[in-house]
Amino acid sequence: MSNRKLGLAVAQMGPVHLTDSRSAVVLRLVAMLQEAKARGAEMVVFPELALTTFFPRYWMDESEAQARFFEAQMPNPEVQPLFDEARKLGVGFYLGYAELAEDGRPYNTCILVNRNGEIAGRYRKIHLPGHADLKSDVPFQHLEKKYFDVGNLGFRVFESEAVKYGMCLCNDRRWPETYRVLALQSAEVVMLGYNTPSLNIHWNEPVHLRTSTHLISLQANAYQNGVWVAAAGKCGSEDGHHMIGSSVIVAPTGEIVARTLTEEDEVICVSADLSLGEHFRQHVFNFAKHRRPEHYRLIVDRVGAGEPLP
Ligand code: ING
Repeated sequence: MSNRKLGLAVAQMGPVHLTDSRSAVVLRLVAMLQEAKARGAEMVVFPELALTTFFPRYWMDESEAQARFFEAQMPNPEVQPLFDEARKLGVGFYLGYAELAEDGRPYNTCILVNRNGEIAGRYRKIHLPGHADLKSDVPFQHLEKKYFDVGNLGFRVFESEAVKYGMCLCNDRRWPETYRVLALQSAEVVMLGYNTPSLNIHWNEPVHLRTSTHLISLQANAYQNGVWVAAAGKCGSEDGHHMIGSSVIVAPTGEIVARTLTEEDEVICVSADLSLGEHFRQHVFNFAKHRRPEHYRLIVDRVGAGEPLP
């Protein structure tokens, strides 16, 4: 096994409030990119919807949401300083944002930008949680099904500097299918951003479970697919609405090798040994040798749970 090392960083963000401008947010991202570079990073993961507050918590017309919180071009003048700094430092990054596509369709999107400041990959969120109707008697909404279309690009793997990256977003991390489809395309690192409310508006869930289910999802899938997982949260209290932190970098062993301690802007960085994943993919999770898709048909053929097979 060659010992391939990747300087991998996660840049967690503290709150972005309704009154925070894109330019002020980008200054924060640039500062974290510089810190990550100084600590050896070659790839930096920023959160989901990193440029704005988590606006799906608010009810408004789609047209208002798109005018206030979506990007019709990427890069654009407000975000350009981040692309310029990445190119200057020779660092790649993952960035989550609300995308107005050329055809006008709205997506919850992330991009992979390479060390030359070029967009080398794009993913549009497939597992959209929440609802599209206005819920009453809840402290906030979760309107991702109202403001975003289901992603139309599938789960793809993008190569940058000889490393194979998979990308997903937030709720995608809770679904094993996400990682398996990426690992079947030989992903070595799965990057994702998230905005996870601490409070469950659907039932009275103990708040500690928000963090434990977040971590279980990342650790189990890192191990079961032999991939590194880098997860960047936007967290803390955005205009009084709290979201969990616990941004982490997880090894293919399933172990958390770096974790944030605060609910503010915070960089964590590791020298990821990519050959570690190769060991697991050669042996325990050697897909070609051990998987039996002929017995997995239900996973593709059925959407919801149904009757036992005859
Ligand atoms: N947020 C949450 C997430 O998947 C959620 C929504 C939390 C769904 C907990 C189910 C359970 O982390 C986003 N933005 O997907």
